[in-house]
Amino acid sequence: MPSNPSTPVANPTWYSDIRHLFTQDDIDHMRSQGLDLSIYDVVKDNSSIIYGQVASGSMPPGNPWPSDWVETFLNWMTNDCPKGTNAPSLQQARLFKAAAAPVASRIRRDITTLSDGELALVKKAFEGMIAKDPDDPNSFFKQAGIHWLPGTGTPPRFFCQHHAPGYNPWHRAYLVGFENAMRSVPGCDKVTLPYWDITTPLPEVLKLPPFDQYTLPRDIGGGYNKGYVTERFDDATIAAKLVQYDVTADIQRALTKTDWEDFHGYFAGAPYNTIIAAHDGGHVSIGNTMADQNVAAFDPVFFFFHCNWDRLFWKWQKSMQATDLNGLLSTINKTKDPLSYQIFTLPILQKLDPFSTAPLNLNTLSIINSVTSLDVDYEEPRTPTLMAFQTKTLRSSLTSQKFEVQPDLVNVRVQGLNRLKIPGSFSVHLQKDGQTIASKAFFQPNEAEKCENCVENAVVHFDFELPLAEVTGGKLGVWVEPIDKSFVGDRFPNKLMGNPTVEVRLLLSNE
Ligand SMILES: [Cu+2]
Repeated sequence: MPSNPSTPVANPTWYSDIRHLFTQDDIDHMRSQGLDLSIYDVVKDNSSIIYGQVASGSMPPGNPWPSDWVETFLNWMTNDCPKGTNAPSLQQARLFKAAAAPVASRIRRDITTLSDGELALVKKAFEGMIAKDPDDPNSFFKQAGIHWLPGTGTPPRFFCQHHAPGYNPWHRAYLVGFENAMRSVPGCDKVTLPYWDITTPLPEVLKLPPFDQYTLPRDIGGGYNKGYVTERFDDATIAAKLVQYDVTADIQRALTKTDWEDFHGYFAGAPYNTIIAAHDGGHVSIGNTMADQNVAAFDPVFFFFHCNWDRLFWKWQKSMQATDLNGLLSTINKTKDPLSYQIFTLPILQKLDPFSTAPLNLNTLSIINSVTSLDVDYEEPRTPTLMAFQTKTLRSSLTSQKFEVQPDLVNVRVQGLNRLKIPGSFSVHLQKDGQTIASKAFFQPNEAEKCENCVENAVVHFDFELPLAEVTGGKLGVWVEPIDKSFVGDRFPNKLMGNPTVEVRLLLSNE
């Protein structure tokens, strides 16, 4: 708390000021009484009560707010509780005594910046894991098998989370386990997993052994038998598909989002053109093995690819000061997306199986701070991802903001598509007068109806942000193309997947 009263903030926002007014003690104390002060909706809905308490000096007990804080809070209420962006304000700078950033020992780097010696070590670790007995928990076979086929335990269970709030936490834990397995190889105890920045071409080194392919040492089910060799598309196809699915734009859009569900995307009605859309587009672009959730993790590129998604998750967390529990919760829209709140606050849902038991013992809380809990940090890529995109939103969560219609851009949402009917991953092409104008991909197992996680989120939607001129003056339609064409050919009948509809919305801006 500042010793000298200073000027209140005239136009405070949740992200830049208000959430920083509550201390850990305040939050712990009130959370135990059912009022979570790290949550925007809660503070907004209870703002009059909170104001009464802080203005009278009775809260926080024995440590009342200085008058400028109280006035800042009142200004916020008067302005209708704006959520704002994460641009730091003077108040925030004053409130935050920036602690020296802790240093991690596992620094994961852009694979194209590794020296020959460093690359040789990564190679040695992969070769060592591949050579291990398939029953060894540190073998490449066992580690890759955690993601889907053949599953973990007897009878096999499938834990991986996609298109759900646990997606980022689960994959972060998975990478820690994988990196530990790399370190189990003699001579590799200091190795870290590098990443492939997917906005740049597939690095040459990943096209060479032992990263180019992997041969299954035994049957894993789903028609994938001993001797199956993983496959990818050629370079030109991968590059073209990454453009087709707009992967770079989806990443850039995700990094500008202030709310947890918007960054991840898709879940709780959030737009399907941010991180999970980029991830799905990436899998389908790399093909063939990577496009099939049943076996994707057996292609060694999977781990360099996923290391990059984890880097982006951490990068976003840092930009939002969402690197501890309260910071992360302050970005979650609890009313709209209660499950995201619950996975961090309800002990039964904090589990990240199979990583919540020994040796990892990780859960959603212990993965939040990559540096302090996991000893993992990332070095920026050689060419840093540009944050050139403007924040544009059509979400209704910011009802208290003043919006302006963006006449040049529209969001086209394809919705009501039942993915359980579609065998495996698929593409959705938006068409105007029969011509494809934009595409998105969806990554899922071959028998989605057998996956609990998929069944819970059966009906999916896709978002295409496009210039108005591109969608007007013609008839819009949707073409769903399964990746595996052996069932119904290259066009999945609309009738069979619940007759998805197309909705065009104007984009709003709060700038
Ligand atoms: Cu993935």
